[in-house]
Amino acid sequence: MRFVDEASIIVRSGKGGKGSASLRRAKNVPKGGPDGGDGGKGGDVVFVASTRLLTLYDFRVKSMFEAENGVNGQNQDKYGRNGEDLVIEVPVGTMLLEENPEDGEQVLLADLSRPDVPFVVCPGGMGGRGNLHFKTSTNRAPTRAEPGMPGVEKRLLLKLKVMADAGLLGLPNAGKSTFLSAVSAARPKIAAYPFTTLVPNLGVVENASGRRLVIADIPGLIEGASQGAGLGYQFLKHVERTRFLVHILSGEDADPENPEAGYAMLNEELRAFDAELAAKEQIRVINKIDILEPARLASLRKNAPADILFVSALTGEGLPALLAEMWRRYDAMSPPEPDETGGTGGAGEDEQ
Ligand SMILES: Nc1nc2c(ncn2[C@@H]2O[C@H](COP(=O)(O)OP(=O)(O)OP(=O)(O)O)[C@@H](O)[C@H]2O)c(=O)[nH]1
Ligand SMILES: [Mg+2]
Repeated sequence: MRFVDEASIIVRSGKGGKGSASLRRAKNVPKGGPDGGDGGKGGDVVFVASTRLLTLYDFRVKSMFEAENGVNGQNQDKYGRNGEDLVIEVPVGTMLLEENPEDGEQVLLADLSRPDVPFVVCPGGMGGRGNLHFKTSTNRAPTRAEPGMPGVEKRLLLKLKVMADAGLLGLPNAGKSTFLSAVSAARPKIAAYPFTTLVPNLGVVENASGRRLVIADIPGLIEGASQGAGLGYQFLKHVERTRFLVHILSGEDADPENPEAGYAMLNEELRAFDAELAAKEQIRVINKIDILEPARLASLRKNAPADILFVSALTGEGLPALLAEMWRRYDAMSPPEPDETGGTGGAGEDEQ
């Protein structure tokens, strides 16, 4: 399936049903009273984030979404049925923005960062009241009934920013996808050439007590990524909403005399892209220790600061220690603070 992280759609809630102005007719009641029921309420348009979805691809295929109208009220005091709500599922991390048709300004309506919490974006129109409600002492046979209220139409921009606990960062071929597939059930494509990963992948690690740590694997980044080189720019935003980063450097690319220097280039790219992203905590990892010359490995170990972890994503060596460190960070941090859901914010934050 294609990864799509932006889509433009139109949603419309249902209009309310008309109230009925019916007057009772029965053989033995020559002048019956009002018996017109109320119209039903139109269906709401509701968004809900689901962990089962990973892309906004479906919204490229279909772009118009309408909830059901309320049914008109009828005679014999029959109320019209309410229209069904239209529930639209989107991936967790989808932001709903409304575009002002006049100046094109985008206003953030909601950030669906938590699964299964419904957000009503367009309430359905209220149904009209039937003439039952308008009976008075002086008017016993009112012919007045209300029309239903119209539905609400909105032109929405959906923007997906992947949400995860840990984001994997590294040059192409560093072994990010290999790591993800070693520790989770995710099966991203792995190959010995750069830019194997073309879209973000999510993997979930579950610990013994059932807690879940979500890891986002993104395409490899190269120098100039923050300016659009390689696939970087498009995907850097997908590590913005992680609690911490795991920065993976292949032992083949690391300088045995100064292993730390190997992290500087991508950290510079992060800074150029977004200062907040650069300030995120990182777990620094040297990968592929299984294929390094013993002398090279010894020198790397000797010259690396103590916080750098040595692993082989291929053989699994060092991965338990890395996972333990990831859980430690996870526990130390409060849950990620999603951007506040509300009517402000969002505007002008388009960085595509
Ligand atoms: N020997 C060895 N090879 C590894 C290890 N980790 C990854 N590889 C190999 O390195 C190559 C690249 O691995 P990937 O996991 O696809 O690398 P990536 O970082 O996801 O690369 P991109 O998606 O292109 O950014 C593959 O041939 C892997 O088999 C490791 O620990 N040891
Ligand atoms: Mg990859």
